[in-house]
Amino acid sequence: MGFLEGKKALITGIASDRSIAWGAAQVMAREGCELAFTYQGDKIKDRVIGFAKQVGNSLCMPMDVTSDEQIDAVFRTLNKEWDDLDVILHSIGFAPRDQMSGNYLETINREGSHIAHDISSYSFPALAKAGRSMLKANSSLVTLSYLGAARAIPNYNVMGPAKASLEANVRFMAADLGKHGIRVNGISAGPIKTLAAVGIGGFRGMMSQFEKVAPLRRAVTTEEVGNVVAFLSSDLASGITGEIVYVDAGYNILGFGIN
Ligand code: 0WD
Repeated sequence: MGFLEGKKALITGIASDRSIAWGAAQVMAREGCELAFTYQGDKIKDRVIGFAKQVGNSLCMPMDVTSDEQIDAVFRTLNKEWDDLDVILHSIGFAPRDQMSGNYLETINREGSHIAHDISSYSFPALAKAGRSMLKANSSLVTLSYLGAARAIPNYNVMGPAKASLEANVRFMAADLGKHGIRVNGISAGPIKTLAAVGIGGFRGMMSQFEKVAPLRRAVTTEEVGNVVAFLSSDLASGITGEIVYVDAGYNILGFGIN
């Protein structure tokens, strides 16, 4: 019997078969979790429905997190199917392409900053607010972050402050929801070649440097990140809340990388 048997999860942020959320969905399905998916827009609707079929024909709903109406509609639809909800996986991040390469101060602007924070950070508590009435004791909320929240990383630019804000949201949400037995955690993943990642300037070079110096001397896979999403979503992690767990082959412990 899988360690997520009997649990029901809402999975956001699948854009392709390389998406971290798809890695997580496959592990969670393997461990017995029932899944529902959201997709950002009509362009990826059919693709996500195809993925859903592979893991048991799960419910698929449109949701662009810039729209409160679409967020509310997801939970209205979900509530018709399920009485309650055990897991929300938030695997969504975005900044306009022009924000993701070049010098920090030359690149950052008000509009880019607003969009990055809205989509990459505020959307996490927004999902928790809208889904709150379906969450119960032992429910778990999980989001995806990156080292740029804690360290200055070339080209990551405004996504750094946005991820720092997301990680602060993890702590504030955990402090708020803990009294109801609801846990909130984040995973800081090492670089993985996904659609979101290739939009970051110099990603290829960063990746090869990472593989040379990370303590494990390799990148991580979406399955490895998915395993930790599944663990944090499960009762095995019942004592963990408000944490950022690094799944990065150890990279974040380094003060100075030498190969
Ligand atoms: O190296 C990496 N790939 C890392 C990613 C390292 C550490 C963290 N992460 C984070 C990302 O910042 C993001 O929060 O993991 C999360 C998932 O990203 P991913 O799996 O790497 O990337 P991808 O497969 O592109 O999925 C992210 C998706 C979007 O993809 P695109 O490429 O189409 O922008 O987030 C979704 C969208 O499907 N998304 C939205 N969903 C709803 N409403 C929105 C939106 N407004 N904007 C983006």
